Amino acid sequence: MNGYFITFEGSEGCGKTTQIEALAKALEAQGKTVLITREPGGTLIGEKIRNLLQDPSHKNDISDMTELLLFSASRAELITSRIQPALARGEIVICDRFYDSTFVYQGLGRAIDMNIVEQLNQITVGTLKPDLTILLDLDAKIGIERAKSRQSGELDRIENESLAFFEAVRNGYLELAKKEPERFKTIDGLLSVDAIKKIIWDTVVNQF
Ligand code: Z5A
Repeated sequence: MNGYFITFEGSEGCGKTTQIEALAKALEAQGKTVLITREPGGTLIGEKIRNLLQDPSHKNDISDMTELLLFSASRAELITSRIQPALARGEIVICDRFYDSTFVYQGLGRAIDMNIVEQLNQITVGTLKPDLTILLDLDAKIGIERAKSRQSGELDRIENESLAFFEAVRNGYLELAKKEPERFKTIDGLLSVDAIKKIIWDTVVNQF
């Protein structure tokens, strides 16, 4: 594989979508071929799984283990059908969330045994690893407010979790970033859209 794989992580409302679109545009302006995708989702099957996972009417119907397996199933499909082929063609792949989300949301948020999360990750992802992970770090309360204002007050199944859940998620991300400083670039999500854009661009252009 000779493409380049970038993932964006952070808790809800941290600004991933905004920054992914801007980065892809800037890369394309330089003549690069970019695949933007997301998790859960990004494929026909993955988008169906996404709808199931986010549907607020399933609030009490999905066990923690089922949730973990559904996120993993969506990922398996995305890697095989889109990410690996794009990387093999030498493209830049930008993915809105990847396995770090599973470690913090299911491993820490849902308190599923980390050994199980890791084993499943090995099965699903194999040796594939992001070349760069942009972590947009944001206070959990502010992130939820942003998500609420964006969706006219409607929160999906996971967004309905408690503030403590999202604080665990945020801290989990910061721990992951500390463990792998060569892969993670952590950026303060409170900065302006343009300031974040510039930091991301400066980070990414240095990679090629
Ligand atoms: N999940 C999981 O549990 N396990 C897994 O393995 C995976 C995922 C892969 C997917 O949601 C859900 O699945 C997520 C984790 C879980 N659940 N939650 N909760 P998603 O990724 O589709 O959605 P999200 O994480 O909730 O992100 P989002 O709400 O789409 O937000 P975003 O993309 O990070 O931010 P945005 O849409 O760019 O910005 C949000 C708003 O803030 C918008 O009005 C912007 O204009 C504004 N914004 C953006 N940047 C700024 C700055 N810098 N300042 C001020 N305002 C800003």
